[in-house]
Amino acid sequence: MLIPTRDNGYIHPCAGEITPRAVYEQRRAMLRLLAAGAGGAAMAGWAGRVALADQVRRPGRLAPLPGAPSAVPGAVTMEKVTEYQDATTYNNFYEFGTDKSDPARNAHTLKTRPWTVEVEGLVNKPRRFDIDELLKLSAQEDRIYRLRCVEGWSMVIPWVGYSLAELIKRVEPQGSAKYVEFVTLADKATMPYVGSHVLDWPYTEGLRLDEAMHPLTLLAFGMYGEVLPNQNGAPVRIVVPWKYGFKSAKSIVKIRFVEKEPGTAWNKAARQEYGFYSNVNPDVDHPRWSQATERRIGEGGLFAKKRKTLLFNGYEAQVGQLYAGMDLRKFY
Ligand SMILES: Nc1nc2c(c(=O)[nH]1)N[C@H]1C(S)=C(S)[C@@H](COP(=O)(O)O)O[C@H]1N2
Ligand SMILES: [Mo]
Repeated sequence: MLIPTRDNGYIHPCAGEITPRAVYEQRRAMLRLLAAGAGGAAMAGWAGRVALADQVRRPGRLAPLPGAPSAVPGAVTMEKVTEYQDATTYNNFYEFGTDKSDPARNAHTLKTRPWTVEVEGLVNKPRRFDIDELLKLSAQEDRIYRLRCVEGWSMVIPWVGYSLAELIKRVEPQGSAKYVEFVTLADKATMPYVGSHVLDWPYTEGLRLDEAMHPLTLLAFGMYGEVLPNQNGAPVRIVVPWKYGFKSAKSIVKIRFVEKEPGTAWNKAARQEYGFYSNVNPDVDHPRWSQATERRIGEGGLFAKKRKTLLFNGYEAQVGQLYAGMDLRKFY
């Protein structure tokens, strides 16, 4: 269906294209506030709320998971949010297949209850959390992050969750803990590609402890105001917005505190191509392709105009300090 516009052009009646009156009025109010020279911090908070009200409309598919606007610096990008339809049908989740459309088709078999997350290793208080307990461990926050896949596409996703640091503080890492390893579910009965040779299962990932403690590192339980769809990593995943997408492990079952840099799924599969750090960096190419530009999903597929990729995916102000003095070519 096409809706004719006043200038005789046509627009698609897709969700998000037509601005509801309330949002339009909020925007006008924001502009008046800007004109009045409102303070920067107040503006950022206000603008963030408008962005959330505008963009995080519940698709009404899954159980609601409300969150409060996040106060973490950098946690809400003002860019246009990717359509839910795109974010849930164009995925990487190799346990359910290697094609981008496979996870949406196959992940219905994933059982997200009962679910536990074991926290172990070099911590004073190791323990196993039931998923419903983990959900309530800290206040759920709304955040809007860019996600940049190493293959060159990007999305803007409204996540619901809280800083991983909230969990880490409660288990009290020991002085010898330098890295955090994430282990994800590998269940042959429900995940058709576990057992295949594409990767060494389970899919694991890792972060340096200070990266894991950074407030932008998110333990995500939902997106678009609802619980995570299976194909996006239900019932709980990691989101590290300044690193390539594969660092954001889905459907995690174990968090382990270790002394030495842990192996990771993609590093084990192709060491020269995927390093441990994998910070988004337009100046450090993948051996087989450039990382200088990206295409935003929803802007026209392969015909989408290319955007310049930003250092640390645009989060340099927040995370650049973590890598001060490090050779980012060596530690790729
Ligand atoms: N367990 C698991 N987690 C995973 C993957 C995977 O194959 N298995 N793929 C990663 C990659 S390469 C990307 S780009 C993101 C994609 O997240 P999305 O599908 O929610 O956009 O998930 C990451 N997490
Ligand atoms: Mo990816």
